[in-house]
Amino acid sequence: MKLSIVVPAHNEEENIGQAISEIIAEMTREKIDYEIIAVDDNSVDSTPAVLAEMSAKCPNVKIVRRNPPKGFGSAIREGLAHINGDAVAIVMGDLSDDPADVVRCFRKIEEGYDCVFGSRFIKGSKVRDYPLVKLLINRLANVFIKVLFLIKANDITNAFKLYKREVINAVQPLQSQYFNITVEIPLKAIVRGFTYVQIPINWYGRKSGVSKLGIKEMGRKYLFTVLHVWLEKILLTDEINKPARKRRVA
Ligand SMILES: Nc1nc2c(ncn2[C@@H]2O[C@H](COP(=O)(O)OP(=O)(O)O)[C@@H](O)[C@H]2O)c(=O)[nH]1
Ligand SMILES: [Mg+2]
Repeated sequence: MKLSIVVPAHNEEENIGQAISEIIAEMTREKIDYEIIAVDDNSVDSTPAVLAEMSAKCPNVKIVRRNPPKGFGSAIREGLAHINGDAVAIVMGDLSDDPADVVRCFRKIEEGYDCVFGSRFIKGSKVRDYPLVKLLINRLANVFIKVLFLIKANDITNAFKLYKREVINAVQPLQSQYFNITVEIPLKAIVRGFTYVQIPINWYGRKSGVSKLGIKEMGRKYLFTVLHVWLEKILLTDEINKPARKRRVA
């Protein structure tokens, strides 16, 4: 089974080289057939040069360079359009995700799960330097999502997740241009009936560079996406129940 790893990067020169090297080392050590798709959104620092050097050294590293307008969601969608693997992992380029977690999650995909959701908030996970305000908003948002969708997964808003390729095909067309893609993909996968498991992962606050997530501007987009998929769930449930009700009447 081949694993594609999509890594979005925008002005990430201090982190992207190390992030990709660590993934390569982990995949090599674990003898996993892999490719890395680095999606650079027109970075104006040395990110493109670092990526070009990595790709020249390691043919498993492929680069997708996007033109404006930039956007985390658009970058992920473009990365997904280029995958050749049987499964895909979405991994950040700022060293916040742990490459060992990619392996742990991939083993769950190999076991047969359609999706693997990493959670930073269950027994066994380790979180370092999570900004307090972001943490509070995260916990509230995830409780809201859990209740709305009646699910146990408690870190849906985290981008770090793995999916079988068929899940990615089934959740199309994806709409999100920004960080709201982090909720669109897993919630659509759940609504469309794919299996998932949640396992503990580690997360480390960035040491260099700046965060591109503006919670204030994103809040409304997250809410819109969550409600949009929820509506789909309600309509789908209705569709599924309709024939059964009719059958009972007949
Ligand atoms: N290609 C691309 N990557 C992005 C964009 N915004 C953020 N990223 C990358 O996505 C990852 C997570 O972004 P980050 O700013 O750290 O978000 P945060 O961890 O939620 O604060 C990093 O690797 C960023 O370089 C974008 O518009 N385009
Ligand atoms: Mg980050």
